[in-house]
Formats: sequence, structure tokens, C-alpha cells
Amino acid sequence: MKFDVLTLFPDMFKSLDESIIGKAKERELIEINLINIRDFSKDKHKKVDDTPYGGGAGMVIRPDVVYDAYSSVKDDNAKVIYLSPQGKILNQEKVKELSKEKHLILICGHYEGIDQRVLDEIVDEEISIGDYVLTGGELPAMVIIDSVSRYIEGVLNEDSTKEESFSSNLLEYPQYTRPEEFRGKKVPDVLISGHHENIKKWRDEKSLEVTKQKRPDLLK
Ligand code: 4H4
Repeated sequence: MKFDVLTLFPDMFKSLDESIIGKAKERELIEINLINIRDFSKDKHKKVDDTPYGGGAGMVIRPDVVYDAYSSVKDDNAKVIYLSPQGKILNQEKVKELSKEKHLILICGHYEGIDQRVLDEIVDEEISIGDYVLTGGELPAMVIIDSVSRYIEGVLNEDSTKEESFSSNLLEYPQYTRPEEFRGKKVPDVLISGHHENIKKWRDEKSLEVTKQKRPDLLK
């Protein structure tokens, strides 16, 4: 899976050099390229935005700069995603669907907004990570990279994505590890019994119980 990210703040993505995503990059299971939109400005001051036609506060990012940055990475098998609060809300189903793509071009939206003409021309899908407004689309782009990369073969060990929350539209059952007793609280006996059938039954029941309690909407 190749991610090409069009951004004005490439340094924000340094956090993706850490942990599981960092290891996946090292092992070349995923490729993450940061394309600085500012590099495509033709202005001697490297300006990328201008005042909005029709007046109003703030600035808007120019269409030509974004188009040239996009053209520098576009190929036939790329899906272009624009991150903005106006997009369809991301969920696990969409994450799994995106993980089947070979090449994603992620355009980081901005509080300033991007000229609509280039968005109309190049964007295949607009995605939001939630109904709140951020200062930029960089964190949403990292959410896409992280959540999608978990489904790329070899990034996680074999069964990790099988029983997690949202995999069966249920939340995951409670997890326990050593010590067996913590501040007077013992691990549920069934989990120490070694009886795999009873453990599975307990976990299935707990998943349903937790979902009913925390996210009853998932059961509709
Ligand atoms: C774009 C904010 C446009 C406001 C933005 C406007 C999200 C999100 C996000 C920086 C971008 C904000 N991106 N999920 N939520 N001028 N991005 O908040 O249209 O009001 O993905 S505007």
C-alpha cells in the first residue's frame, strides 16, 4: 500500500516513524510519501493561498498549487481522498474497504479551505474523522494511514483484527493479564480455567454486554 500525502506541514508526520507504522515502513509493507504543497508554489515568496473571491475572512488555498502537487504523484490506480469535516464519517467498514486499494493520495484539508474547482476535479472521496473542526487535515490523514495500515498483510500478527472492536459490529470483550490479583480484584476464573469453549462463550457474552452498555447504537 502506498500513501501519498499532500500537506503544508510534512513534519507533523514524523510520529509515523514510531511503533507499528514505523516498523511497517521499515519492512516496506507500506510506503508513506509526504508531498509539501508549498514546493509547487510558483510565487517567489512560496505563497500557496489567496483571499477568497466574494470577500470574507481568511484565505483559500489556490487550485493550481494543489493540482500540480497532485499531478506529481497521480497514477492510474490511485484513489484520491480529501480529509474535511464535510466528508462521510470514517468507520471500520470504510477502513477495510480502503485497505484493499493499492495507492491512496490523501489531501489534507485546511481551516482556510481549498478552492472548490480543484477538489471537484481530482477528489474521488471526501472523508471526515468526526463531527468536530480541527486546524488541519494532517491528524485525520494520520488516522487514515494508521487504521488502514492495520489491515495490510504482515503489519499486525495474523489474528489481531479478527476479534477487535467493530470487527463483528460488537465491542471487544474485557482483557486481563498478570498479576492474577490486582488491588483485591481477581481475573475472572473462566479465563484461568483453560476451558477454551467456556472462555469463548464468556467472551462472546461480554462483547454483547459491553456493546449494550457503551454503544447500543451498534446493535440497531
Ligand atoms: C476545512 C476546517 C474546511 C474547516 C477544515 C473548513 C477534519 C475532520 C477537519 C481542517 C479542515 C479541518 N478533517 N475530519 N473533522 N472553512 N479538518 O476538521 O469549510 O469551515 O477530517 S471550513
